[in-house]
Amino acid sequence: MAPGTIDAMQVVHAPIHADHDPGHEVQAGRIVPALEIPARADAILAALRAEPRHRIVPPTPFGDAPLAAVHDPGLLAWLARAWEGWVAAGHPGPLIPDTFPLTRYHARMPEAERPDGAIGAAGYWVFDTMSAIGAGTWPAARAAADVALTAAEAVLAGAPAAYGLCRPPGHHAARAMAGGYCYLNNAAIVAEHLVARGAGRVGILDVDYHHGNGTQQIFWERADVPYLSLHADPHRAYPYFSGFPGETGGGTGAGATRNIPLPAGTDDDAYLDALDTGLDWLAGRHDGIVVVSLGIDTYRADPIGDLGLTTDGYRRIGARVAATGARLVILQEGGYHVGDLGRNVAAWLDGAELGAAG
Ligand code: Q9C
Ligand code: ZN
Repeated sequence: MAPGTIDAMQVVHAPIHADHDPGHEVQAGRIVPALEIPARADAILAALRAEPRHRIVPPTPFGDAPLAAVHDPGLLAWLARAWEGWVAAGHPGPLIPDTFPLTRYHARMPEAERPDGAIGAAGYWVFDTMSAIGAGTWPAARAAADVALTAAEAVLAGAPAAYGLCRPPGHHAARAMAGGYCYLNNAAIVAEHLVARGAGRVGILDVDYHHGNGTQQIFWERADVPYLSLHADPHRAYPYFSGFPGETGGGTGAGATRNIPLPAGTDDDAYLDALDTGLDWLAGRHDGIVVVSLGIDTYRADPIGDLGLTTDGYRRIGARVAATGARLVILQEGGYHVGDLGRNVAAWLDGAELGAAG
């Protein structure tokens, strides 16, 4: 085996993801079938199973401490009981809020009591209408965090890379709010865990189509967890309110956030150019481990994206990231073209193997 070759990449997967299946979401005033569905993870698993060098393992339970290190205790307590409260209040469908406390709601007034009714509490803790909660959402979200942490432990133990098949995804979940199909921020939980385990400065590379507003917020003031994101320009793309180049971190984290917005139609070559710019920035800001928020909604045929990446592009991107020499904790985020999702993730991981070898 060549030095640096990724041999038998560990793939962490928890079948309980399938219990998170609220069925539909509300997008721009319409009720539409949910896009973030169990078939996504099934497709990825099938594609990775077809390559015998991937070793598929279940997650280890890490308990509440790594979640509490990143998230507000109020959010965690609400998530654990939200479905129960929704059903008890007599709502027949999935939990989807309709009323939200914008920052201006209480301007010049004291903030009101925290809502305790089912709908009010939902709007308090979830920031959009697309991140429905059903009976199995909390167990699946917890398992996804354990999946991510288990992949991180493999890298701490010396693996050059490991992949966590997280579902639901995580990068839109902030310290005190869920949203964007995300309930717990898997990448943030992992980065904080790695810092606590003595990994030094841990980089985060977010290549999902959407800006990772939650991850950015959680590490905004942290120089030891630099955050780099390439994403569709928020002038046209969700989450609309963050991901602009002027957002560069604050306080002790000033300069440790970097956003690279991309135009519609960005193809493989243009994407790789932007990635090189970003990776040059990230180099030297971490001590050897990078957490990758791997979204595949940058795919040219993605139903909610408008970038132009191809399967071969993912191979090249994986190779480029691995060629930096960083050890990689690769965590699944978005990607909604279920038919090609498995081969695109497999191509990224194949590329990472090649990049580490060469
Ligand atoms: N008209 C992740 O990829 N809906 N979350 C966008 C498009 C929400 C995406 C609406 C997208 C959330 C992890
Ligand atoms: Zn996304």
